[in-house]
Amino acid sequence: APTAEGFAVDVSVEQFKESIVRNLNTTLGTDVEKASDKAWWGATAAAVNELVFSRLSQTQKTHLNKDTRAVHYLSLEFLMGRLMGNNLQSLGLFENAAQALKELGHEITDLAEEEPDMALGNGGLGRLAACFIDSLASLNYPAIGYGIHYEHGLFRQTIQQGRQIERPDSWREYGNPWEICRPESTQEVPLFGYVETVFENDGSLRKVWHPGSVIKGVPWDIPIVGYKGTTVNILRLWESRASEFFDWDAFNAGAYKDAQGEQNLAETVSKVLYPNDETEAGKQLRLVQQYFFCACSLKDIMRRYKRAHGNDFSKYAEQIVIQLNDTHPTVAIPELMRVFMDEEGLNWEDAWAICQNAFAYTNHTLLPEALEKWPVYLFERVLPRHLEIIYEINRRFLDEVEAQWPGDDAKKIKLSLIEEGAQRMIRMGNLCVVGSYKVNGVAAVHSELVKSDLFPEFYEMWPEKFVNVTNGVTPRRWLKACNPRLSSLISETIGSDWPGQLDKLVALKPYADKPAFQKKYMQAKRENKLELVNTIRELTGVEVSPDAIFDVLIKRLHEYKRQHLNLLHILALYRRLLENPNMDFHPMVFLFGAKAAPGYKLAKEIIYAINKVADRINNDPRIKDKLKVVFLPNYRVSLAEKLIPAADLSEQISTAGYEASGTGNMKMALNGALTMGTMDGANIEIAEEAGEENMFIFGLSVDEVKETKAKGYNPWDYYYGNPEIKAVLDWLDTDYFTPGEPGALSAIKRSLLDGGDPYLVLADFESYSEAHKRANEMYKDQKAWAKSAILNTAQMGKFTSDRSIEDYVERIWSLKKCDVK
Ligand code: 26M
Repeated sequence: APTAEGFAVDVSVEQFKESIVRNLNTTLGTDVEKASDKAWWGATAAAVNELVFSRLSQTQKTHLNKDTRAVHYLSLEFLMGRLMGNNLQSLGLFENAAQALKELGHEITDLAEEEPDMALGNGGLGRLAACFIDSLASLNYPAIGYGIHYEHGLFRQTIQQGRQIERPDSWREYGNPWEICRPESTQEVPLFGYVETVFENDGSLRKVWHPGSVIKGVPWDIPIVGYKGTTVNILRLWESRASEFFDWDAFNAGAYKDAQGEQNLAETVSKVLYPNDETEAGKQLRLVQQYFFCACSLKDIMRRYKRAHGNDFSKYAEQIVIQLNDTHPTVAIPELMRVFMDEEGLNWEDAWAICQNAFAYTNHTLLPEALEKWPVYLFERVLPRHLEIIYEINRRFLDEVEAQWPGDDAKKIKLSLIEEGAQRMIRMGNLCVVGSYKVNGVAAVHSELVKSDLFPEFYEMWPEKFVNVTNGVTPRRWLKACNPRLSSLISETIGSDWPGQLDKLVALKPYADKPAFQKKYMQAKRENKLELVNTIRELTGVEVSPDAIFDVLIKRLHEYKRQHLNLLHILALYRRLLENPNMDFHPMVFLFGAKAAPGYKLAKEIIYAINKVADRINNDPRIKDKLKVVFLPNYRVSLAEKLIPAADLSEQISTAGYEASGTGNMKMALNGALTMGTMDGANIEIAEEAGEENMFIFGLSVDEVKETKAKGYNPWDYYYGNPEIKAVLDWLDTDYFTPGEPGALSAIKRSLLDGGDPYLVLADFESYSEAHKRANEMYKDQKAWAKSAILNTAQMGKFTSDRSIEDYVERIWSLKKCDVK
């Protein structure tokens, strides 16, 4: 029976208590007297699963019977975070569960802290995949996420003497209650070896791949519970194992050690998530990871397809759409060609027609160092048959290029799937564009740049292939669950259906001017800040005041994201305060959270500099606590959930043209932080919705960045032209922040001056500083600030991932909703 709030599930507090205690006994093997917090958490998860699993099988049954078209979201990353709060929220059982636990002597918020984050992703791209599968289930679309069951997710970051240290993440060391192993759906994946050409009696050629190795893929399913819904989709993650069919000869010959070595290799494949974000390293194991999960997923898709359609592949592209989350799963394209031709006996034309109508590709970045290229020799070694297929795709594609631009060899060199040179490379982006029926960017400006700057010739050939789908975030996790104070206030004010229909938040607009509402809104923010004050103390020992402006910069550490612009500005503020302690200035707390790729030297130096500057400033009595700087270690989803509700200012300060979209920008604006940002990525669309007057926009635009670079940008002009810039940069060469070690922070200065300042930090410095002055001034008028904050929340409806998914459905996927009883 539907509950009052329209949820499908109704479990009373009493029933929930019974279930938790029973699971404590029967699932966890302990009892109420001696159970640890971890056991209580596990029992609560088991109680939730009792409700989830029946809905899971009901959904699977319905999808099978109705044989509906489904989207298959292929991603090397799913940054899920914790699942307890989300699952309870989706079932509408959070309050009852909290009450049940309370009556059993426990706080649900404390127990929730026992859950390790599922950190199977690096950052934006992985978290987007997690928001998307939440929305797909919530909107009742048939969908399945495919990825890798990494034993170790993104490294845990600790800070020692100011420097980042990486430690392994072991999210499932003691088991994970949310996943179900499905050994019956295990797949075999061939690797290495050689290709034999067989001449058939009828004169035709057949290719036979004799793999040198075979590994097993074992699927683990994570149920994805739709909001209020009856749909429970799955995220299927593949774990690699040694195949028992392989190398028994060596084993029998007594080469037990060799067989062990084979096992180690096989189990290495899903061992660890590569911690790079936006840089391509070209390692063989990474290629094997990509192929491993694509091959397993395509076999899984094929098994399900054949159950309904047998060997008639004419309906394949009607039933199946495969979304490629960036180029990382591109090898799925030649793999599907191989399966159709070598295993199912289709000819090239038929196989290619199906492939080209089944794949769609999302681009997440324009950075040249992030565009995936694989050395031809690696493909030759690992996937010899796929290399042949890629060559044939290329041969036929270049014929098309010749037809469009006869005799234009320069075009062919640019568009070829193969980059010629000392080391021949396969261009995965080009392969994706050629093999997909749609290509999308992730924010309006980014999608324009994909057409004009990244793939202009492809756009000329196939203009209708290119579309935009602006990113979004799930309001269930990023407002309802993480910010209960604001959520309750919103629901009291405008009703409680906004988490499923986020544009309803506009009903808050008339309240932006009302002093009574402003007071309650700012009170919620203040209580969130007070909670964060405690967290900051526990994690870093730094004491901060909730009266200060909380300025938050949380994202992966990268030069283009310009954490060092923020740092230089902090140094400028510090200088001004030292020169003029009575300066008109509302106190500020600058909060940073960021992981650096372990091999990214300058990124690590920036983390070090932030920590050293923080030490000096936080302990300088002369500035009387007007400035605090905090670097929070081990930034991750669960920490974001504490920072975002407490943010006053949201730093989104990338060089215009470099941040494809950003999604943290949406989360913070939704939670009432005002954006300090450049006109880049989704910031532009946030400004359209929230109004520029409710943000602090600064810096060069995309066109101005291009002009500045074209004219020949010289950072020294800004160094000599602005005494404050010179002073703060020179400060980094002294031992002021690193006593006894002058020059310990000089790497940043050198990259900006000798390194040419590729991301125009110095060019935007002054404008950034002016924007901060406006923000500081405005904060003193609490009413004006409250009004702008409320208008941000009220006007973020566009940025729900539900809207993104509806855009994908309309522009790319053509799915139909499938109601589950
Ligand atoms: C590459 C090679 C080897 C290992 C890992 C990688 C790799 C991993 C992640 C490369 C890029 C990765 O992610 C890029 C990313 O997160 N891009 C972000 O995507 C978000 C969602 O669309 C956008 O909001 C961000 O602007 C964009 O930077």
